[in-house]
Amino acid sequence: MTTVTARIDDRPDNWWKTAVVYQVYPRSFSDSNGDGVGDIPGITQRLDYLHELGVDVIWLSPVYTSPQDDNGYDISNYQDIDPGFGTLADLDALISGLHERGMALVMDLVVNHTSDEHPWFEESRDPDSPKRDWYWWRPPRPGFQAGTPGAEPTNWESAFSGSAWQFDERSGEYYLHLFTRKQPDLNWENQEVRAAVFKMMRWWVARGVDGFRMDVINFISKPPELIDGVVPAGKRYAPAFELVANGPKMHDYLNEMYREVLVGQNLLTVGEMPGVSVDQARLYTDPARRELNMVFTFEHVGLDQVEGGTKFDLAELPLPVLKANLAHWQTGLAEVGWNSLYWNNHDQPRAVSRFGDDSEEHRVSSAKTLGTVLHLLKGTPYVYQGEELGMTNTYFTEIGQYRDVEALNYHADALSLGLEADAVLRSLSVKSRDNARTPMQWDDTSQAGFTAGLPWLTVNPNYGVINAVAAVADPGSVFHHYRELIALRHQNPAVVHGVFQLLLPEHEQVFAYTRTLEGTTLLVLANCSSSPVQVDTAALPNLTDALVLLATHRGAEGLSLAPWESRILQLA
Ligand code: TEU
Repeated sequence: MTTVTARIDDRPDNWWKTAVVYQVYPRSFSDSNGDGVGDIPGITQRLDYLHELGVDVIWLSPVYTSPQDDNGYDISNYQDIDPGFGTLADLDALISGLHERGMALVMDLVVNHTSDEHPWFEESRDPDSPKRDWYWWRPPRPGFQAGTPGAEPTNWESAFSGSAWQFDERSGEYYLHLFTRKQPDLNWENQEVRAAVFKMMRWWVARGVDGFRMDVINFISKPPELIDGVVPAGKRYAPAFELVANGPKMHDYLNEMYREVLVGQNLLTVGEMPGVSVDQARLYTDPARRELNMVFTFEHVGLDQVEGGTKFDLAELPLPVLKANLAHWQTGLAEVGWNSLYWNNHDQPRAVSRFGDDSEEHRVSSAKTLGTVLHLLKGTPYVYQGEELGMTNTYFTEIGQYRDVEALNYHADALSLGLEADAVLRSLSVKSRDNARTPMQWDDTSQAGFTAGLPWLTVNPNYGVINAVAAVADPGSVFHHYRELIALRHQNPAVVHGVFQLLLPEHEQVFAYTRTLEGTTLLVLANCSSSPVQVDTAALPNLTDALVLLATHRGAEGLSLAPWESRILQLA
């Protein structure tokens, strides 16, 4: 099986189906100049580590010029690098460093919105500007005094609390922002906006970039009428995501992007799509439709929250419910389209804390087993920085420890709605995005080797035990288990193309499934619980002469599985 080769035009079609992607959150990955914030030269210095892990692609969260209101997801210049991260020359060096190692770079494309400090928006604020229609400007609601409560054009809620509309004194109108007020939504109905975005994308492709991760790309087509939504009991505004996701012109816009930028370039494209269903994903990822290679679903990372609640309303997640959802996406995209596979990213809490068991006793086994059950599914796996070390949530206890605008706004909003302060802090400690954004833990020296200065966000105190130097030195580490999982994908066609079949769907502890390709059947057997389990062999394929390809526990005998023990077997 081939991995990515240095040059795009040397790569086979669909190279991204055998690839494993590693997400780098630049602020927290590696700081080369001691200012406490990660940077691009710091990433380049760590390429040998990533090459040893075996990943093929780096997805780099935004490094463009930005006021950093949402840690770079608010861009004020798409074609330059924020000085906090380095320069365009630094990025060129990173691209060369990756290509020399046969690896690829996927940039984060954030084009549902810009920063309010982007020149496009600054021009658009002038009602007479030719760029006025590049954003969503609307007059106050009829009958209301501009700038007063209720005068917002619709009752939509921003994902980061409050109204999704900001009043602009200068022009007496409101502009739409589905995220912070410093992230105004672009108007993709305007052909000039689309042309400007496609021109920028072509500029990056010419620079050697190998693909794009597209931020909330299924929000770019707004509904024809901007009308009120339903405000849930006890809330002030209507959640906007379901009102804007997967709008009427989505496929037109993606087809146009394909024609204008992607055709013939053999790039990796993945669309981040809150609210996307399997049926919609089949349309977005059907190669015949010339749109995207794959999408990020949010269904499995929404299962442990209260129905109709926010991500911070905690609910238990029985294993059969999680297995059923993952199986739903495996079978839904089995014939047409392609899955992306992930447990966490910079917006989600750490996998081993959320889906595993981050106790001292079970952290390593559960992190390995989570890797096994995800990486043996059909699709392209995404490893989030530190996941390969079994890095855990950091469980902040005071609001002053948080830096994420989402957490800070949620905290203020929740308290203003009368929620109990301790309960709010407990929810944040488990589900906040800052859990994933604490600095990468490189070694057991000061600040985990992340920076020689003061880190922008506190380093998780467990870095003395959980760090890359210790993991690479330990053959039994999560790191080496991930390295072997990635190698298995590169070597075994059944991992890439095998048909998925869920076994024991109702089992509360065991996640078991097969992957079959021509004469080869792989069986994944995983105890996804912190208690031992005896597996009923009657419900499994014949295991006689089965070959153990990879196991979390040595001397795996019989069919009892230790807590968080998993095995990958090749059946005879
Ligand atoms: O995320 C979109 C998104 O849906 C998540 O932000 C999620 O809804 C949010 O964390 C609330 O739970 C993308 C980026 O990944 C995220 O970092 C940005 O904050 C957001 O878009 C705006 O660009």
